[in-house]
Amino acid sequence: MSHYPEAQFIKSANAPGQFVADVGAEVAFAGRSNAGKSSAINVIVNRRQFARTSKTPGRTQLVNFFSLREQQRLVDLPGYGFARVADKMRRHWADLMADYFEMRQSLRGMFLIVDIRRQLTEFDRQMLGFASTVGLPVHVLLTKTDKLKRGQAATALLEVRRELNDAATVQHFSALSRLGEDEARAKLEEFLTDTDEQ
Ligand SMILES: Nc1nc2c(ncn2[C@@H]2O[C@H](COP(=O)(O)OP(=O)(O)O)[C@@H](O)[C@H]2O)c(=O)[nH]1
Ligand SMILES: [Mg+2]
Repeated sequence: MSHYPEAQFIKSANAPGQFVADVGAEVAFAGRSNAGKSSAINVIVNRRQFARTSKTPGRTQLVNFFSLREQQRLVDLPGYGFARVADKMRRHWADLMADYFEMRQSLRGMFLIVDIRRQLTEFDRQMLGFASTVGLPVHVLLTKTDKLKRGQAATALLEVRRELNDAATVQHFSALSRLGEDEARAKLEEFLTDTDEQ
């Protein structure tokens, strides 16, 4: 059963004018392309193919708004993964992200999806920068934990935690084994229902 039975896709936006009305509460999901963001969203919402896994042509560079419940949204932010992404596209992405983080009054937190085997990348540091600029809490899912041995996974978590210090909370996650799904959902709920700010 879905934990969000009313969850549905609302719309995609390529410019601030296309963002959905800035009311209620929303949590943004970010991740370098191929990190496992769509898979993580599907597990947390508990619906197969909710945020399509892998490339959905056209949608990957857009801000995708989903409704979880009345006045509560999940926002799937665009990612990129390769150094050869054209400068023009990267600038458009950075402008769109800066606009999004600066203007969204309803934004309550960010989930940053990181492949545990890669640790934090330049992309992740940029996202952490956007969040820190506006004082947004961040929760990191170290996903694909199933790909590492237990000891390696524990070490990777400690390293990321040390690097982030107080900038974010961190947990192990696996879309394959569903490791960490309850912890992730609890953090999502905490962000969505947080009222003591803005
Ligand atoms: N083993 C393993 N593979 C995963 C996991 N999460 C995602 N993947 C795989 O990684 C690839 C990219 O996942 P996707 O969710 O599309 O990444 P996105 O580009 O960040 O949305 C796909 O082949 C997924 O099946 C995980 O937790 N464990
Ligand atoms: Mg995806």
